[in-house]
Amino acid sequence: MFKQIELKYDFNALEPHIDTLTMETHYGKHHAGYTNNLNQAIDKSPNLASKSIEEILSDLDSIEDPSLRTAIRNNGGGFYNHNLYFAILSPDGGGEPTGKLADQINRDFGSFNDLKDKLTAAALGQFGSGWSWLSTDSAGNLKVSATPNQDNPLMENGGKWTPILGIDVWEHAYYLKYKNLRADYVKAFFNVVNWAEVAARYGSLTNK
Ligand code: MN3
Repeated sequence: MFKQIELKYDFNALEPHIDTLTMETHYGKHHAGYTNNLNQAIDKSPNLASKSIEEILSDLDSIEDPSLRTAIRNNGGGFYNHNLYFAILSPDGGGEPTGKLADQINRDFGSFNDLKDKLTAAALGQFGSGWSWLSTDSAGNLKVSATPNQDNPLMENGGKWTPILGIDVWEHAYYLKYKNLRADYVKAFFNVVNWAEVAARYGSLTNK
């Protein structure tokens, strides 16, 4: 049975960047809903129950029933994506990464500001609901991309790329506070990114 991560901060802790009601609704309704729906879908497919969510999302084509495959793509994606999103936020966030992640950002994008510009462009360029991602492969290369709906980079290339940071650009992530101003939300998001957590994920996936 898949479980939502426990938040290490209160719903109001990310104010004023991400508001309390959005956090309550996002974690308590949206993320909880994806998680419940994923578990119901897994109940119908016992051979998936022993697999990790990463293994499942990296190999969706192996699920033969099209409606079950769609249910697991949407809800398994929603479960995984939000576990990442909430884990890399912190009231003590912001600033810039350091160490090997910072070195690789400079190599792959030029500078941290160039990375931020790319992530922002991907977030603002995603038409409708979706995500902007920073992902790594096992060699430690980084890339920025965007996906629609609850898709994520694990679903492409058989899991070659694993996201280490995701910006949720579904309207439910920002509309209560920012209304139509997605750009203002994305700007504020960077004030609450826990780069130490992003770097720890990078390290564990790449041995860097
Ligand atoms: Mn969301």
